[in-house]
Amino acid sequence: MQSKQLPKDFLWGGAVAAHQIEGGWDADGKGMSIADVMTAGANGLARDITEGVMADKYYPNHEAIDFYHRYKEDIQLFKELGLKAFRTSINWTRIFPKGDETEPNEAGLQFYDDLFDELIAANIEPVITLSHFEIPYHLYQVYGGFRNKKLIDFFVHYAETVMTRYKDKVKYWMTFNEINNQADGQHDLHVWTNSAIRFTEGENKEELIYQAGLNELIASAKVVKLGHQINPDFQIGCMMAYVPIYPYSANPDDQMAALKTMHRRFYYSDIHARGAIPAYILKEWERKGYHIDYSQAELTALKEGTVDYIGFSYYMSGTVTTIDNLAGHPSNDYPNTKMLGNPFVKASDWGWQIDPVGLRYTLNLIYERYNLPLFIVENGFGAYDKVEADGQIKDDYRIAYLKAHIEAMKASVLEDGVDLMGYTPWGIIDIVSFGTGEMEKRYGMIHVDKDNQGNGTLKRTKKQSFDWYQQVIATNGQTL
Ligand code: P53
Repeated sequence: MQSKQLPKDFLWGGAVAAHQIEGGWDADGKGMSIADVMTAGANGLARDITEGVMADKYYPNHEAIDFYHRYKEDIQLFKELGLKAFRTSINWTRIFPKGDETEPNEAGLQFYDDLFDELIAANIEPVITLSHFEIPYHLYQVYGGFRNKKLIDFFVHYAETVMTRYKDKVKYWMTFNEINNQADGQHDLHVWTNSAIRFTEGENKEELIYQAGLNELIASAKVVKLGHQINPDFQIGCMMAYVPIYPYSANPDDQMAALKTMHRRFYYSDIHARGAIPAYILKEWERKGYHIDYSQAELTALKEGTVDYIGFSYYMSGTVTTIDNLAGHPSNDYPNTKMLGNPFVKASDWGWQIDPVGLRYTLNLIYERYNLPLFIVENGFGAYDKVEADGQIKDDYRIAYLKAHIEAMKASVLEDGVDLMGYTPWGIIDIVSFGTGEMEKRYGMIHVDKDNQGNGTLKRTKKQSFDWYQQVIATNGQTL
């Protein structure tokens, strides 16, 4: 008989990242991370990356929502919500403040011991990202970030330290968050947060990002292998941003342009999952005369460290065309490719196209491609919320977004047969936006009283979506 229900052990959860939630940026021996030098931008305005922390600038991640000091109360709310899993990251600089030390900072290790104990006591499974835009700033300053192969060893040493320490507390791991965000090498912020790289004058950005990405993929593979030695029960995944790119029209060139644009993103998960550099990339490097440095031993490492599952974020889809008289942003994937809006879908206030069918499409596409378990570790709706005079927050637009996406996800499992481990919507509690540094681009089901300038009491309030999601979890997705 065909099952009409999601698996009983489906991991309903919520997701965040350490730098967007913790604050305590220099507490208890923590070092400066790449997120600590990112100023606040705004809707449509990029964040600045400063050389060190400057006295006259506002850095929203320094305090964030002060989870570092309030995690016990917050976990009580997660428990009330019924979360079965909570995805966060370990803030690398709490463990190795500079990144190149041999000995870890015990106070940092103790913090995550306490945090994981608290989650486990609340029956919540920790799902841990090792690197979510929190590379030690020192590794940029002294080594130039992941352009330098020394970072492979620093990352492996850090991962080995925390995987050993938490081997009985954490089962689900991911290596590099949204490693493919930097794919085209054109967005300075993404290159910074993925790789701790700032370009120098005259550098070939694309070539450099291929090198840095490959260095990270090698580091990831080594950690997957090592993690399985530390505890064979570990489930270690990658973490990809999947933004499916559709052909704008039925023009065969648009189909090809969409495929080539997807290749650039798939490059990362193809290596994570298959353990080899795909032919389409080797050909591209050859065609463009790129010299990407890798050894035979590193190729072996890639092969020996393929992931157990594919973790990914899904927020939106995109569209490309090659049709001459249509205006869009130029892209370098296929001759004359442009990215442009999709007339069939609406967008959020930040221009992110809302496309629940795209989630079902992506789940099918990825499952067919890798035949590995999938885990949706981010999905959600960044929106402006209004606190009513009586204190209520009626975020029915967020419920509508999540409901449509959960329906699409259920269809992929129940009708298409996708093997899906869980669903952890993004920013379960309001946090600092990664892209803009805003507090008021909110994703949460729990509101945090703080504005874009950093004012507010930090008080937590349940939104309408809190009660809704509580029912969703309690009924294993039956009541939406
Ligand atoms: P914010 C682009 C496309 C998909 C996911 O983003 C992305 C991005 C980056 O802008 O990032 C992820 O906060 C990332 C999170 C981030 C979240 O999406 O810009 O893993 O750290 O907060 C949402 O709205």
